[in-house]
Amino acid sequence: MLFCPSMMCASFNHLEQEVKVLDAAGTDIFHIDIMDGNFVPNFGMGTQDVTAIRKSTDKLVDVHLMIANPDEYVEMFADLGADIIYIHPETDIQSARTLAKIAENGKKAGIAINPGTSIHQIEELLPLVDYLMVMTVNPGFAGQKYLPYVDEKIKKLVELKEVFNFELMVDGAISEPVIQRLSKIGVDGFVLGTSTLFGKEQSYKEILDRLKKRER
Ligand code: S6P
Ligand code: MG
Repeated sequence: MLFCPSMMCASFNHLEQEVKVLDAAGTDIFHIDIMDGNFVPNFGMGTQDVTAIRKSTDKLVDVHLMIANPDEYVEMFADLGADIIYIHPETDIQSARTLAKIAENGKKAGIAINPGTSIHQIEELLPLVDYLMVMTVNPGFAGQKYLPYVDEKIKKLVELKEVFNFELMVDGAISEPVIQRLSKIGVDGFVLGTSTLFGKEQSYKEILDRLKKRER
């Protein structure tokens, strides 16, 4: 299982220290939410944050681009050192070309899909992706409620991942019971925000150790 702290939920007063503690605690992939106030009604992290996080860890770093026209920014985020670049196909009518561009830049290509986006809308992209991230909240904010109607889509994608060979990830209100339930059916990776990891009494290490122990 892949555990991916959502860095917009970390403390910005000491970002470097947060990264180091999360790294030592067993983070698999640092998840960076980039928002443009256009595709989603919020502003998220930016290029400086990617640079700061990249400098502080050797673990994988992803950027979740919740921005219009993501194709225009692939090189920028590749140069900043992101290992995985997620685009939203809902905002990119040339998604196949953009995914190819991510691969040409030597990075892993991902799509993130909104709760209201169906498998049929993205099916042809499946051979082109290394990671598929299912949004289990409408993107834009941390601290929302899990949308249970997305479960059906997740179940179908578990079957498709064996055919197309991608990592199946989930993002949005991922609590410990949700991790237990979805890991059993075959989901590979979990974005951890306020529901599981941040603002808790236990340390990041205690929480990640517990989640990883359940894995076995
Ligand atoms: C939301 C964003 C997510 C959140 C994450 C927060 O649009 O893409 O990555 O940061 O879901 O987790 P939680 O547990 O607070 O919902
Ligand atoms: Mg995200």
